[in-house]
Amino acid sequence: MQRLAPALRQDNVPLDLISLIKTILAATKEISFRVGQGHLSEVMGSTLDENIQGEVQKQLDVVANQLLKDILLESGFVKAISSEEEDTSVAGNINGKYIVSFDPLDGSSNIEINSLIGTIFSIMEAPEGMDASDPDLFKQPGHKQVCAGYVLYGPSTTLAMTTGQGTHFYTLDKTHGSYMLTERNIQVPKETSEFAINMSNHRFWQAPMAAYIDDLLRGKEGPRGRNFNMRWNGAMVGDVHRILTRGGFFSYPVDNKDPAKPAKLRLMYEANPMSFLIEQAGGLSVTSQGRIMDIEPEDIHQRVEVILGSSDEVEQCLSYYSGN
Ligand code: AHM
Ligand code: MG
Repeated sequence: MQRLAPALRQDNVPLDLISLIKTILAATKEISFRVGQGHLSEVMGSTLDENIQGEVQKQLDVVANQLLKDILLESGFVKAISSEEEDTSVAGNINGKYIVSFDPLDGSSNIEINSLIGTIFSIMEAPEGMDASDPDLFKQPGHKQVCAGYVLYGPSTTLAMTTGQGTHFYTLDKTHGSYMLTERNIQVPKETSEFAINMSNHRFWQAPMAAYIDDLLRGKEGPRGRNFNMRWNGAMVGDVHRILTRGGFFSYPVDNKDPAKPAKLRLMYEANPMSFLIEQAGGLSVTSQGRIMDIEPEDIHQRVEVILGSSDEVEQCLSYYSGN
């Protein structure tokens, strides 16, 4: 089994990008430790107390954000960061080559029930000639990402990552504190009979999504001629990990539940990095209007419709929108 850094060097990933990735992963090892401690980390403190001075009582998502933010801004590699937990982007080193967006703890409603949560990150090169405090640094389409990944804090701590040369899985060896390459070139099967969507929003969906899901539910007797199973983790990291592992269909479609918030998932922190991982594994990741990674962002906290997974099923779903 290969360690992460030699595996990346073998793929000719630039050394400064490898250093940045290792910096992000150092924070995820601390987050993984704290997640594993559960309530102990609040009640009893831990050996990591001095790293987050006095913040042991804070919510895990706030702690995760602080860990990532501090380590990235101190590293010198990044010109700016943007986080789901920050109001706006935060300036780093004016000469930093990269910008990093992250969701420090995705699936935060799962924290208190001891279920799947994860950290999602996305790296792009910083455009030249712009101020480090300018949030417009981040207004680049997802296809400009040079690296994307997530760390899933499950029964084992698993990293899924791409630098544009396939999507690979790494597992955190907690005895040595190293991420080890455990599966290269993940492939999402084209076909699937499993879907993931929050069914409780059915009545708020647009007609094409409702019609597509209704046909899946009709199973063998319906137009699809086979039965479909459903899974919903309430954490995109968990659902995308299942899809990378055995295929599947995932959507958080637009809905009219709250007119001020027609879509739920964030382009920068969730949709773009997951799209890069899924596409690099042979899957599709789109809105009903087109490829997610081609969206020109208007705002760093922009929300977007997401339809991703096994390519045949994503295409099936889109055919309900185009009427073909
Ligand atoms: P979060 O970043 O605040 O945790 O919200 C994003 C999460 C996704 O991980 C998940 O797919 C979705 O929200 C779950 O939504 P719902 O609460 O509708 O099940
Ligand atoms: Mg999230």
